[in-house]
Amino acid sequence: MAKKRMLATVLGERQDTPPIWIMRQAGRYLPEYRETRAKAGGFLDLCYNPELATEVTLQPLRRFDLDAAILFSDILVIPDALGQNVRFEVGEGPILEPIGLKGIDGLSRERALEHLAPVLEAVTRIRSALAPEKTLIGFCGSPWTVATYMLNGRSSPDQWVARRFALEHPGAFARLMDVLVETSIDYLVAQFVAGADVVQLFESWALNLDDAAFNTQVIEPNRRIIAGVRRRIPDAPIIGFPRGAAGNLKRYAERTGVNALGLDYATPLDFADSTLPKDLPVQGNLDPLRLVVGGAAMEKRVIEIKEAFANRPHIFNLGHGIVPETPIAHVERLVELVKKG
Ligand code: 1CP
Repeated sequence: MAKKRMLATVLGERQDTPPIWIMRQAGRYLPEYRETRAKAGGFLDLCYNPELATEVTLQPLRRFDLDAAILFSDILVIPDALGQNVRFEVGEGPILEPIGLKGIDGLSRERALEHLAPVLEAVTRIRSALAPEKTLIGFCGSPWTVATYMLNGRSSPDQWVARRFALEHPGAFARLMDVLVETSIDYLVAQFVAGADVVQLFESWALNLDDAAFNTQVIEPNRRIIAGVRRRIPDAPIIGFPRGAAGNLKRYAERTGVNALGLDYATPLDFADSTLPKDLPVQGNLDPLRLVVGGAAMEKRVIEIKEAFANRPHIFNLGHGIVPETPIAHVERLVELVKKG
């Protein structure tokens, strides 16, 4: 059977040229995505429509020689499945009814997986449509990151509401983390059973935390999810992406049990390579803005990133999501450059 280069790299095998996928690779920079999205109605309707979610997941692989597909969904389907209403407004991002102390105790795990059944159906459809050498990545948001949206009701630049809540109401906060940890374990196990090869934990708001808070709010919940998934799927391959972890990166890598570590673009290449265990696979970390601008601004940096991680397993990716302004020709050029020996 054809080798899955991306999966093999997550499992610790260095490749001659790094496999590549692009964070948020299905999205608004693609005209075919915009067209399918318009057909679906709202954004969540697209996430819960197995046929259309499969279609948009596969779109970027038809255009570019990527090594992996990532399930089209969102990290906020978990609060939605737990009974907290989630909406997406065009140009505004996600909007939730902020959850308070009472709301936390009203969350219900009972029907969460049932609610997520269309997403799991999409995983199965994608896997059967995908070439055998392509890796299928499933995902969920890490509990702290999901909690920042649940507590604040929308994106916030400094996660002030959630950080304050965690300090002021440690008991209620711990109960919220417990619900998110347990739901995420069930959801990720179900994604593996449905056909995912690898899963990624998106901890997009791992920044702005002191190291004590980082331990309890980021490391512990991620560690518990990974241990919980592996109790049911031994050796399940898992990537962690703690965006903004900075000086906490090494302890995240060592204590959570991740197979591979996603690096944001602000992580210095020499710092990452000298700090992290020598055999730890890393993923990243081109600034998405360099992909928008292209030319020398992109090309020189792509080579620097490849060279920095040439001696360890490395998956090429952006250091955060691709943005709608990105020219498609620049993505084509990026894939070509990464694949060149
Ligand atoms: O191909 C893919 O990668 C698409 C699948 C995907 C993933 C992995 C989407 C679709 N969302 C996500 C993860 C996600 N969602 C994260 C973690 C990654 C990251 O840090 O970017 C986060 C924080 C969210 C929450 C979210 N959903 C935001 C961010 C708001 C903020 O605080 O900055 C937004 C704008 C969304 C909507 C969304 N999700 C996905 C897409 C393509 C979109 C845009 C919606 C549209 O079509 O207009």
